[in-house]
Amino acid sequence: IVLVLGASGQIGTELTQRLRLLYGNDNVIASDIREANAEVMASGPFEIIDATDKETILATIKKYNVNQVYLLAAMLSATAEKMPQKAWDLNMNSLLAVLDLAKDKHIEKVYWPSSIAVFGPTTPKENTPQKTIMEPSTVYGISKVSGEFWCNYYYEKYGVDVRSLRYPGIISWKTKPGGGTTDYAVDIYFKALKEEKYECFLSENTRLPMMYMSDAVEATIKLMQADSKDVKIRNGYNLAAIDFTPKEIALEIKKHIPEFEITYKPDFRQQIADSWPQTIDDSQARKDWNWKHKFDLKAMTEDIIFNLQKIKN
Ligand code: VAH
Repeated sequence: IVLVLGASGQIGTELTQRLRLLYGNDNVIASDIREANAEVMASGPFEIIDATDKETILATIKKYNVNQVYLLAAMLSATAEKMPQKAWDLNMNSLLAVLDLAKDKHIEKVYWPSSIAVFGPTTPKENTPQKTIMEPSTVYGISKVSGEFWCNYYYEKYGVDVRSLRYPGIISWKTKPGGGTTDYAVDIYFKALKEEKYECFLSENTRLPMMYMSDAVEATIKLMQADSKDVKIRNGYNLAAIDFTPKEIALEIKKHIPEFEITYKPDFRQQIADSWPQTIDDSQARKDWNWKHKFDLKAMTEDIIFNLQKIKN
């Protein structure tokens, strides 16, 4: 039985639906501090849970006989810069609560997402290696790099089977952007269809590592289903698919919406984006558990525009 903490968020929403397809609706308990979208609320059990509240998580584990927890609750990079202490408390106390429950044998397997945000301005920006300098300059990145070391510590010291992926920017169309710096690439599709224009908060040549949601969900499940002995990295696996700039994604959208116009008005998020790598080397994940991505920018854009147009009509 799986418990998803943060099931109302961008990744949690789609991961919950994919897990319910895999394990059966009633075997995946969705939870968050606020209700999820209609699809998640209608397709299986839902509990209101604050992911930092260890007692409530334990009570839910016992109520449903949960043995795996996916912890997707977090405050993302841009929002975290506005409320550093709250971001640290949420991102760290939720992880430590779940790791402690796993240490006390209440949970058999834990998934916790890391991020390319663990890398900072001193990290090599091209083909960033699995093991390299990690001096994050954002609150979100500080919480993710700390979380990675905690995951590795609980694995080494207590044998907790916790697994983690350093997600790049994740692009999806089912939920609205949630305070991430890479979320310009989510918002741009909604705005292109609604207004045929988009004012981008990053400059036109800002290259960032990105991935379509369905690739990110598949990678997560593939890692969690891998044999424990094949999971050689216990802080966080580099994970990569595509990379693009606002200019490149705008050109791809124009192939479908020729009148689409993009303008640029960089704000505080430009500094966050400039501290991150441009491309990631994820050869270790491809070697250890046979990861490979499916969607390139062209295929992702086709899929998103097709689905958003379907909803609109
Ligand atoms: C953010 N989408 O923008 C997240 C992600 C790499 C970026 O961690 O904060």
